[in-house]
Amino acid sequence: MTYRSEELPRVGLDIVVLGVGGGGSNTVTNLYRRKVPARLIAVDTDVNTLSVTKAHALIQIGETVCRGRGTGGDIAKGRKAAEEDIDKVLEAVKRPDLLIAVCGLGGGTGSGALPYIVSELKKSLPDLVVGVIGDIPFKFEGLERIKNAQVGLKELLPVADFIVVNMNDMLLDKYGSLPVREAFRAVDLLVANAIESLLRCFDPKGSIKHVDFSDFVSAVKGSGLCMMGFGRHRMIRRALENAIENRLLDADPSSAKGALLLVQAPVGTSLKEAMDALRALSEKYYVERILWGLRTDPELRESSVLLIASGVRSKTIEDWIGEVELLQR
Ligand SMILES: Nc1nc2c(ncn2[C@@H]2O[C@H](COP(=O)(O)OP(=O)(O)OP(=O)(O)O)[C@@H](O)[C@H]2O)c(=O)[nH]1
Ligand SMILES: [Mg+2]
Repeated sequence: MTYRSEELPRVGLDIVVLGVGGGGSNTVTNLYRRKVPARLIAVDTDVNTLSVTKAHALIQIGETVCRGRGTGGDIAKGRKAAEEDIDKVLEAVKRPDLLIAVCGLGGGTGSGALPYIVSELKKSLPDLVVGVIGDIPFKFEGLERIKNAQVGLKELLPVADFIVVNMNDMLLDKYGSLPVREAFRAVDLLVANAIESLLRCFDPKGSIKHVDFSDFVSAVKGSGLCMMGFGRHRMIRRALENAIENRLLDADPSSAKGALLLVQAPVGTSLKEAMDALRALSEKYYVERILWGLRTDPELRESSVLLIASGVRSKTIEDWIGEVELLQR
């Protein structure tokens, strides 16, 4: 079939961001306010949290086990809650092309319910690409939350296609003694910025080089542990350095098997400048397989770079759960 360009049908992408538990629902609210182009769904045992969450769908799980409250950090309860209402979740998710699940891994709802939800989704939709963005709790939150995160991660790695881990403590190392609310807000901002750039770079509109969804799928599928950084600067190369500096995982970018580099820049940015960042990534950090996108926006005053480096090694995570590759499918 031959079309004139204005007649060419656009293949839209159906992307779902699923926030699970208090932390996940909070991210979803941020994304809702920023009008990101995705279906936003929040799932929680806690109706008080859900009542202040903004999303396209709000799903309460586990009324029988939790009676509308949180699990109080109990992973087993979180899982039971998800088992009780898995049909509601599957029905709301439908059949998207990509699902990004977000949660704070220290809680009972996030760490207990999410691995079960992801494995059920994969059973009914084997082609669905599922990425998880999970926060490791601050040390000051106590050992129980850290243990929950260990269990959650161990269960998520075999079922998710990729998992981005942010260690909240690294935020404190970098920015000193932030008050708790500010610290959470900084992690929330990183996650919201990352998801927003990712979704915008799939859109050919305004893109000088958009990220083809199929290339994205081959880049991330089965890529295991990922680190993520988001940085801004007038110069793209410096924005990349800032993104690397802002990562919240103790992983060396040189350990990455591949990388996704998404640049958003003011109109008029040259392709050469964007290529400099790409070159820096391959020459300085020896990343061989890089998928990149460049988008310009008349409203931007400076450039931003999102870097997701996949298949990285992190000492903390390996000390906690052993060799990551052994846990992958
Ligand atoms: N970034 C961010 N992290 C949060 C926020 N709230 C909680 N967290 C983190 O997420 C972890 C889990 O907390 P919640 O999301 O409240 O827990 P939950 O999944 O709702 O589980 P329960 O309440 O125990 O049933 C915490 O240990 C924190 O590290 C938030 O608003 N922003
Ligand atoms: Mg909760």
